[in-house]
This record gives sequence, structure tokens and C-alpha cells, in this order.
Amino acid sequence: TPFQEESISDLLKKHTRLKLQMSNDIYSTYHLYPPPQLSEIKTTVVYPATEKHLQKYLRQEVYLIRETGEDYKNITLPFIQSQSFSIQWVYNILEKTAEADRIIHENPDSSNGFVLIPDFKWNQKQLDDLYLIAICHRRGIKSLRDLTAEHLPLLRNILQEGKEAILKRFGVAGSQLRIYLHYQPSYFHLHVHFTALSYDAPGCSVERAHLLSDVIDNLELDPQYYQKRTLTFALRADEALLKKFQEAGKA
Ligand code: M7G
Repeated sequence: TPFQEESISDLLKKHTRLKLQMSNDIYSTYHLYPPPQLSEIKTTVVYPATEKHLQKYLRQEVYLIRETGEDYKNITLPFIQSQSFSIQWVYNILEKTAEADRIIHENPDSSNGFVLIPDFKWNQKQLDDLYLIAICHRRGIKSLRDLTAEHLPLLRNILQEGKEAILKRFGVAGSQLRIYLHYQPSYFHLHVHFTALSYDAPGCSVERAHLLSDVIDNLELDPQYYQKRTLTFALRADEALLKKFQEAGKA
């Protein structure tokens, strides 16, 4: 996790052990052993983990896929219907059986409402790596691919109220936020990522992140935009979906 500004001086002064590596004229390099409270490594435990979780976190070669609307219907959709991560954790948040005390904002409307909550990648100790997610109440919207003009009120609520709530709670303005959807997501229940603009968050690269404001514009231009468009994304070498694309001669 990023160091907090207040603790930087502690890092350089108190209880810090230095072991010289080399020195040359006015230059020297050291191994620095910070005090334990400053060398925290944020840790996520998935237990029990499925084979799919192991795959998700293993470092692997990745391949870029171009998925047409037809490919989505013929290859991707049947695949995600047969095997994707459980979204029980999402339902737990919506039903307040987990993380209820962490909710930052809620619009309770069952079709156009959502819950805004810190992402579990963010420890909330510093704003440098601010990361929240908005999870819609409505069930059955799997991803960007399902969005049509019908969902515009929901998307506008998430954009507007999400920004307001983050300004109110964390003092971070909308112009300092990167607000986007992943395609493909790992979890197929519609959610939107809010990260600090200055933070190079994992998954904010061009082959995965779709800015919510652009999504709204595209749906205003064409209600079926995301059913028609070819979407690009990367798949890891041993992902079963890659194999399906290869079998269909598409990768
Ligand atoms: P995604 O685009 O479906 O997948 O985003 P990704 O994990 O490959 O990015 C899901 C987001 O939800 C990610 O940013 C996760 O860090 C976050 N997340 C996942 N889980 C299991 C939890 C959880 O249990 N609680 C919270 N608060 N966030 C989670």
C-alpha cells in the first residue's frame, strides 16, 4: 500500500535499519528495513479458492481477443452461463449480510438504485489509491454487453450520486476520479469502478476499462450500441474461454 505522508519521516528516522550495499564518492545505496508498522503488505485471502481463482491470480501470458456481437452470443454468453465466479459476495452486500457498515452511499431503488462501497483492494488509509465500487440493485445485468438505453437512468444515477458521495465523504472531486466498467469483468453482476485519477489501478488499461460517461454517451447515440460493437479484451493463456475462441477460429 502507498505510504501515508505523515509516516514518511518515521520511515527515514525512527527504528529504521540500514545496511550498506555500495558506496562511491557522494553516492551510496542501502537495504532499508522499515519498522513493521510501515512495511505492511495488504493481503487478500480467498478460502476455499476454486481452480478459477488460482488462474485469476497466476501470472500468465495474455492474448487479445476481438469479440463481435455474434461472438458474444455464440461463444461468450454460453460460456459465462456455464461457468463464472459466484456472485454471492455481491448479493451479501446488497442484502446487508456482509460489509453493511462499510456502505458509503445507497440509492435503494430496485431498478435504478445501487450501493457504493470501498473495493476490498483499498484499505481507506490514504486517498492515493482510492477505490470504490458501485453495485446495482437490479439483478440480471451481467455486463456492459447487456446495457441498452433502458439502463440510462441507472447509469446516470451511479455517475452523479457516486461522485457526490465521494466528494462528501472523502473530499475528492469528480474531476479527480476515473469512473469505469470492466469488459470483461470477473463478476457478472453490473458494477462500476471509481478510482483516483492519479492511481494506476489494476485493470484500468484501454483493453479493459470503459469510462462510464462514454458508455452513457454511446447508449444515447445508439440504444443497441453494446450489442452491436466489437469489444476487445485480453484473456490469460489457460482460460477456458480463450480455448473456445480458438476452437471457433477466432483467436
Ligand atoms: P471485476 O471487474 O468484476 O473484476 O471487479 P476484477 O476483480 O478482475 O477487477 C470486481 C471488483 O470487486 C474488483 O475491483 C474487486 O477488487 C472487488 N471485490 C471483489 N470481491 C470478492 C469483493 C468483496 O468481497 N468485497 C468488496 N468490497 N470488493 C470486492
